[in-house]
Amino acid sequence: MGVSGLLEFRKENRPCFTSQNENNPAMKTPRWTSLLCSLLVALGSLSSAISADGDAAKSVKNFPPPKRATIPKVKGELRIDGKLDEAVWKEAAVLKPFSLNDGKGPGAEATEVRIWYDDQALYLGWTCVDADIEATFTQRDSKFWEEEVAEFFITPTPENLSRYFELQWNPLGGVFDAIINNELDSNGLSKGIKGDWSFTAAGMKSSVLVIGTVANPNDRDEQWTAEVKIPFSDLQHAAPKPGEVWRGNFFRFNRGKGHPAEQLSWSPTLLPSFHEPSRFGYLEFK
Ligand SMILES: [Ca+2]
Ligand SMILES: [Ca+2]
Ligand SMILES: [Ca+2]
Repeated sequence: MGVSGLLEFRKENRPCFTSQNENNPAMKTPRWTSLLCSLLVALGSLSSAISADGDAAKSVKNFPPPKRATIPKVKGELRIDGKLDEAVWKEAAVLKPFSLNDGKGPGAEATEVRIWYDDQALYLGWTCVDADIEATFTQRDSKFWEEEVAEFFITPTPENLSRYFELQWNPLGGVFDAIINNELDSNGLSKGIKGDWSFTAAGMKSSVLVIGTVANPNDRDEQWTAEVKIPFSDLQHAAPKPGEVWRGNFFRFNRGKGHPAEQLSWSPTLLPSFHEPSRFGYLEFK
């Protein structure tokens, strides 16, 4: 699949464990995970997360509501250098904790994202605690989710959850940007997505700071931070007015020695995929 190609994958092809690697047969799923998936499927609907669509729809109605956050409007100096040491970051909303996306508990290592906005842009400051930072991809629109990545799904038009932006940053400064069209059923559950990777968030700026050594499992790393500016023009929308509510979610893939590969989220979808916009959080602009 070329960088600017159109990505398409369907729900029925989704493996139990991976959320976004459907189009990647080379993705190595741990053997124990495959066995576990097979066992769960064999035993029937033990988990709503992997049950048939009808059961999932029923379960979704009983899910806890998605998370909510209030995003402050802040004015101040900012240098996009990966260091979250400017005064504006102290005024940001802090979104944490991140949990396993299937709802089965906390992640092995902490994740938080700070968020604020001004008249021009939305700003994110990610802090990913990480004792083993594994990344090699650097090219734009790489499949960063096969390694380590922080991901933001956002739509300024919550009345239409079938179209949203997917933005990603990895520990080596790699960036992914795409527009996702998600076919939703009458319960709001995803039937399949198409991603237009040719989209470029032309005004987006980001910088990453690693405390540790990337792709060296023989030492102990500390964390990586990503400082991001996303102009509203890249989201093809005017700056929000106070009180406006958008929908979005924050995800992280965390791999490394000492723990299984983890899919983490701020507002867990409690379903196999991150691409369940009805489970995105509510982002209210103050
Ligand atoms: Ca900075
Ligand atoms: Ca792109
Ligand atoms: Ca890691």
